[in-house]
Order: sequence, then C-alpha cells, then structure tokens
Amino acid sequence: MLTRIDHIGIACRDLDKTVEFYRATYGFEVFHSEVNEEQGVREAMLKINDTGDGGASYLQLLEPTRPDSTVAKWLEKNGEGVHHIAFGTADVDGDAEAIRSKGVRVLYEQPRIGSMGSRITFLHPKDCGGVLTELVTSAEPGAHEEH
Ligand code: CMX
Ligand code: CO
Repeated sequence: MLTRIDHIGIACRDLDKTVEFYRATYGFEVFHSEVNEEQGVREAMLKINDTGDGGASYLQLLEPTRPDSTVAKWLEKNGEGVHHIAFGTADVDGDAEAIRSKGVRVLYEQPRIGSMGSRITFLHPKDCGGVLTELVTSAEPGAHEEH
C-alpha cells in the first residue's frame, strides 16, 4: 500500500546553487547527500516533514553526473524543474507487481538501491499521464548512517 509522498525529484544543473536557493528561500537544510553512480546523479535530500509511520517526505535535488544519464537527457530537453514524484510503501516488491498486473510498465525487474539505502523502482511516465513515478521502501531505521 502506498502510504505517503516519499519525495519530489527536482532536476537541476548546479546542485550547490540549488541547495542554497532552498536554504535561503525556505530555510530547508540538507538532511543527506550522496552520489548514486547507477542512476547517474549527485543528490541532496531535504527533509520536509516526518509522517508518523516511520517515514518522511523529502525534496530530492538531482544533478547529473554524466551526459548520458537520464537526468542529463531530461535537462537538455526540458530545462530545470520537477522530474518525478515518489510514493512511499512498506512493500515496493508487492506494490510494483500489483501495479504491473494493471498494465503499467514497471521499469526494473527487481527494485534497485536509491537514496539512503532505500529500495526503488519506477513506473513509465507514458503509462502514468506524463508523470515519471517512483516507488520507495525506506531502509530500516538504523540501517543507514547519516553523515
Ligand atoms: N517525466 C515525464 N515524462 C518523461 C520523463 C519524465 N521525467 N522522462 C522522459 N519522459 C518522456 C519523454 O518526454 C518522452 O516523451 P515523448 O516521446 O512524447 O517525447 C518519453 O518519455 C521518452 O523519453 P526519452 O527522453 O526518450 O527518455 P528514455 O525513454 O530514454 O527514458 C525513462 C525515460 C522514464 C525510461 C528514464 O528516464 C528512466 O529510466 N527513469 C528512471 C530512472 C531515473 O529517472 N533516475 C534518476 C532519478 C534517481 C532517483 O530518483 O533516485
Ligand atoms: Co527519486
């Protein structure tokens, strides 16, 4: 069951500049940052709120690490802006299979590793009314060390 907005993914060309915009404009601080080479992104997670079910909601600021990455290609075509939305679930495997059985393309056979040790998969935007949609199961609390 999808229980929350886990994050909104925002593509940018300059992560440091974008982080500074969110800090100076809204007061949001970086909760976590990492490079995910498989996804081709350098990212910063800004925590917006806890949800009371052990999860939280974030903004995920994404800067491409290489020109052939999905985010780099998207930026070239669209410019900076909202790239995807992500729903949180305790069971990304089960929810992905259930959604696949409804005829929506799930992009990965098995979930992959996302921010903070989470497990993620994506639904094709062309099957979701133009919205690239991610499903996320957070790592168990304590499984990921913050830095
Ligand atoms: N939102 C909405 N539509 C999108 C989109 C997006 N983010 N990205 C691509 N599309 C649309 C394109 O506009 C295009 O539509 P048209 O044919 O009408 O022009 C169509 O989808 C195909 O786009 P493309 O540019 O040819 O791109 P690809 O098919 O190569 O890739 C996708 C699209 C969804 C398969 C790819 O972006 C993908 O695998 N995404 C999942 C992984 C990802 O986004 N990783 C980065 C974030 C990591 C994280 O969140 O942790
Ligand atoms: Co994401």
